[in-house]
Amino acid sequence: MKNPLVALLVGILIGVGGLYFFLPYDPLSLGEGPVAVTVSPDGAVERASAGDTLRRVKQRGFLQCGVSQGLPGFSNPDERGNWSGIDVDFCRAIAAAIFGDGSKVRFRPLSAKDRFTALQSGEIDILSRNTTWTMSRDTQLGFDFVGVTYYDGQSFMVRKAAGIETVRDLAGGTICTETGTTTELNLADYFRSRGLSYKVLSFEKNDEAIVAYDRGRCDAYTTDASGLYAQRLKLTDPDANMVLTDIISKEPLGPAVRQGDPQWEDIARWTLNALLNAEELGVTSENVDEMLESDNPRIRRLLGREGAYGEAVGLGPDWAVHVIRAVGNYGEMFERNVGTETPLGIKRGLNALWNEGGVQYAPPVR
Ligand SMILES: N[C@@H](CCC(=O)N[C@@H](CS)C(=O)NCC(=O)O)C(=O)O
Repeated sequence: MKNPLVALLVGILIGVGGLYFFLPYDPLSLGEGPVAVTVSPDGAVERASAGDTLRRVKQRGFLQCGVSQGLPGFSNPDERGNWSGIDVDFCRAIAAAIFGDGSKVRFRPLSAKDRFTALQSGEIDILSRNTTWTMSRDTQLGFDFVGVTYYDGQSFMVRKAAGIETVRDLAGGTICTETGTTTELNLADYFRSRGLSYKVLSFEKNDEAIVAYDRGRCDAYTTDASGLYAQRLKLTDPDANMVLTDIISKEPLGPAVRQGDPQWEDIARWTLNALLNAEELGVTSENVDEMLESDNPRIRRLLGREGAYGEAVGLGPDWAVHVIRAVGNYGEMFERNVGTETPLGIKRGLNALWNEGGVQYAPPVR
């Protein structure tokens, strides 16, 4: 190599090649990683490889939604196999956003223990099953949580006749719960940090846990407060039992999707935001068709009369109209399934909108 410039170039090539060989990843491959996004001057976004969940769901013709095995108000089948509840409605809302038809969804009942593998393996497209958003679930299991459908906290159900008023009164007692939940660690944290003793009876099936409590095998049954109101309905004498007012944890319950498909994540996140924004703007299942003529710009954007918000995530312009027609707004969904007029009788509390004393707050469609 007589020419020093050629020698230098060859040296650089060998160096870069060697470096490339030893890198722990392939920098030239996009794989499941970053998504190429093109934004045109009018603001419409085109994704070159946004993952294929939406495409697969459309091809299949229905959404696969992972729910609980039966929790009234959240996801519960009737004797004819028709599912209802907030978590069920959330999946119907996504089906409506995609297909314009909230019935294009199949529900897969999952135990607390099995729910995460079902999402990881692709058996379901979304997990909508009173699942607490925690850091480890979000960062170590390969999921993304898309928001909070229900702000909850863990509490305890006891027999009224037992004279138990606070969690501390349960010291030395036996407590029934379910495996594979956040419940067990909260329980351990609470009792151990206070030097209180307790015994725990954990079951894989929620019905086994509630039957054990009903038969007096434990002094208390513990889970999310919402779950306690739901499970109480299954007891031989619901009125002989009460839920303590003590709340020992934060349980933000929300839907989760697999990490790596930002378009799908956006569809799920913005379906929830649309439900909340609809309530804030007074758009309901009953007035949504009149609201199409509204001149309020926020309503016009939500309902696809201005802008191209649905198109940006691979949906039609009237995606939110279909969502609201199918399940109503968030408030309607809440009241119909778990509200004060239902057997669960839950007040909005933390789940009221931010401007009505709660913490439900959705970013705007704009
Ligand atoms: N939010 C908690 C608890 C969720 C949970 O699985 N709770 C039980 C007790 S209420 C349940 O939903 N059981 C219904 C079922 O297993 O189908 C978590 O994500 O770990």
